[in-house]
Amino acid sequence: MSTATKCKGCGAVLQRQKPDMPGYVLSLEHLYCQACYRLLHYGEANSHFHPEDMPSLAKDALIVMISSVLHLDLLFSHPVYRYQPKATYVYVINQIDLLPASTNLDLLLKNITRKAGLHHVPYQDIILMSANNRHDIDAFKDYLKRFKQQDIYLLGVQNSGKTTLFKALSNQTEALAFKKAGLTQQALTAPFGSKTLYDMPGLYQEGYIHTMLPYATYKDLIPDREIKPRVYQLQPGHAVFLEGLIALANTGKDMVSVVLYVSRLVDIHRTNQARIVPLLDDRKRQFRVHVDAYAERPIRLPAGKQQITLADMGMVHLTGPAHVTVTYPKGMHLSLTEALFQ
Ligand SMILES: Nc1nc2c(ncn2[C@@H]2O[C@H](COP(=O)(O)OP(=O)(O)OP(=O)(O)O)[C@@H](O)[C@H]2O)c(=O)[nH]1
Ligand SMILES: [Mg+2]
Repeated sequence: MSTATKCKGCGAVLQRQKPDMPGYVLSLEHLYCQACYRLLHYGEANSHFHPEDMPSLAKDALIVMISSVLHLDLLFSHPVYRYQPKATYVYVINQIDLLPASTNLDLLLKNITRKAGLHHVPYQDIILMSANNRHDIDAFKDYLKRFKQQDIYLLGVQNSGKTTLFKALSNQTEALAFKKAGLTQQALTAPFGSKTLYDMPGLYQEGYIHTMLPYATYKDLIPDREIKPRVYQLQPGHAVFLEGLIALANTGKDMVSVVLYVSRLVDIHRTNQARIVPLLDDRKRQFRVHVDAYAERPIRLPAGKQQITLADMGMVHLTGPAHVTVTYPKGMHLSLTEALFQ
């Protein structure tokens, strides 16, 4: 085991040589590295380091796979069980407090369970919860205590809430949990009864908005409280813009009802399909948030309630059959799935 001193915020080994690298400090006596100190006290983050992708995991571990409700389209897409087939897996669907209070959670769980079956994912349980909810935390604590495994790893995509859960489970106060993606750099550990809890660095997800916008911008575009759905009826040829990032146009022949589940801080406005390109050409004057390059994707929606997931910003529900075209930042993750909840 390493005796090097680690940053209490992100777990990076403290070092005094490279100011641009994780763990940089002026004095090895400091509690936090400079990056964590700035994030904690000034809310600033510039550098972005993706931690090692796949940690080594003990064979007889309990692995708690954590996913945000915002990332459900990619749930089960990291086949972690292949890295450690002998471990026991529990799936936590975190941040359910972001979904509107009227969400049918039984239906959501049923759909996720069906998806796990389709992907042949080994698991013990799938648990819907919020790391911000005291009752959920207490219930989850009791649940974890029932396992015989000594090592409990919290694993999952960046920003899924691992450190928030780690802190709540262990009453640890120094680790940092913010919307800064890739915050945890190396495993943080804490005792959990007679067991050990490991808060692991997040798995990197390509195409999320934190890969294309600065922290100061993307932190407001990721929802952090109950989402109030915003509904738009789009006539053929009509469109909605989300900031200067995403335009969704009705390219079919019938009206489409569009339900947007995104942060209340995302500016949404109506336009016509024909105006999308001219507006983006003039994006620096027209929009607060924009990127340099865009792509366009026509999407044919099959019958039934469908979901287009907009990277880590949220999602859109639409009822097919319909045709829409989405204009979005080039490289941004966009997916079409059946709607998992209503
Ligand atoms: N509303 C809500 N926000 C949450 C919940 N869990 C975490 N968050 C927020 O989500 C953001 C990311 O949380 P972290 O705990 O830092 O996420 P992480 O998985 O450790 O992220 P990395 O260290 O980057 O891999 C923070 O702003 C948390 O406050 C939750 O259950 N509900
Ligand atoms: Mg973390």
